[in-house]
Amino acid sequence: MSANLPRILVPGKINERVLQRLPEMFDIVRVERPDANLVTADMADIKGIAVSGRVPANLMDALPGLEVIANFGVGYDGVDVTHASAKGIAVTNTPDVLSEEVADTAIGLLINTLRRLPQAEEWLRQGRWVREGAFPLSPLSLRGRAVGLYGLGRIGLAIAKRLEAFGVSVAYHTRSRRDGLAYAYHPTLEGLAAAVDTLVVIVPGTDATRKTVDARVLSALGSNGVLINVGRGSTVDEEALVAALQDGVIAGAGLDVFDNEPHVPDALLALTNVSLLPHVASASVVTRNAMADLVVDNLKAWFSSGKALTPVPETPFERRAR
Ligand code: NAP
Ligand code: 8YV
Repeated sequence: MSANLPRILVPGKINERVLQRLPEMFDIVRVERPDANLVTADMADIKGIAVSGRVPANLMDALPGLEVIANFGVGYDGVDVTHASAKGIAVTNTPDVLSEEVADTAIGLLINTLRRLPQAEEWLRQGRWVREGAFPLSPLSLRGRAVGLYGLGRIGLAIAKRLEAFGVSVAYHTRSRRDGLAYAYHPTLEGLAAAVDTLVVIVPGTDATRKTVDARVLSALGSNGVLINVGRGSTVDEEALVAALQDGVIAGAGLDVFDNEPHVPDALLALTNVSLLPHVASASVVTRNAMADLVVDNLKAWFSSGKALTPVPETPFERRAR
């Protein structure tokens, strides 16, 4: 331990660049997982957490000197932000630096789902092109589709702009209508689903969004319907989704996120009308490095200027003399 450097706890795994850069200003303390039982008496002076995963309330309570939690990711549903806010602990996330990458992935996943490109490549690799001839025509296409975005924030807007270039119509549902945009606004999710045939989910995982993509919404999307989820798995009722895909209530789904990651229900894996990715929407070296830098720079800003760079809205705190 170096004298006078603030000590930062890293519970569990995190991007390597975070670990490389933290020593610029901090001492790192590592524990295997975000578990309050792993906190020992000599950790009482820990002032910050850098995390890719969960920070439960009891971990915050176990660290009496905790001032700031820097979350690796724009979505911070793993951090008990209500508890942090009540205790005056600042939480930061990594907005903007990943928006274009995630939007690129969303479009890739949409096209993979519709045109079955992963399956077509598998056909080639297995020698079936030589043995059996052309890969079967894809029943679905992006042509003529009407796309609805559930969420039109930083990433949703980046997806919408890409969709415009593909010549498809774009509509959206959020709680508040966004000014100055030509996309059709729908005040309810079910209304949006009924108006489109392709629903892209890019809302945060919150209590308010939990399982909101349910059997009614999927039924409204209709038999030509395709669901793409690049937000959080918790937003979709996975049982209802499996039933809708099995029964032809909708035509297909492309999922980057799941309710109980990294576990994907066997019933989803068994389906042929889905395209499944292991939560990779931001997972390029360049974008993960930018996220890592923002985690570290948030902590450095907090301890040097007293203000984080990108605090989440629930914790708009400044550092007091402590
Ligand atoms: P953002 O800028 O905060 O946008 C969130 C959008 O969701 C806003 O349009 C917001 O509009 C809407 N929204 C929030 N709660 C809602 C509700 N209850 N009902 C309807 N709309 C709601 O966030 P972002 O940067 O675009 O990121 C969005 C989410 O994407 C993240 O929180 C994260 O969970 C996910 N994500 C996933 C990956 C991945 O690897 N798959 C990568 C990055 C991000 P209103 O406030 O007006 O409702
Ligand atoms: C990351 C994400 O994969 O930013 C988010 O909200 O879901 C992804 O960019 C994740 O946060 C890394 O753990």
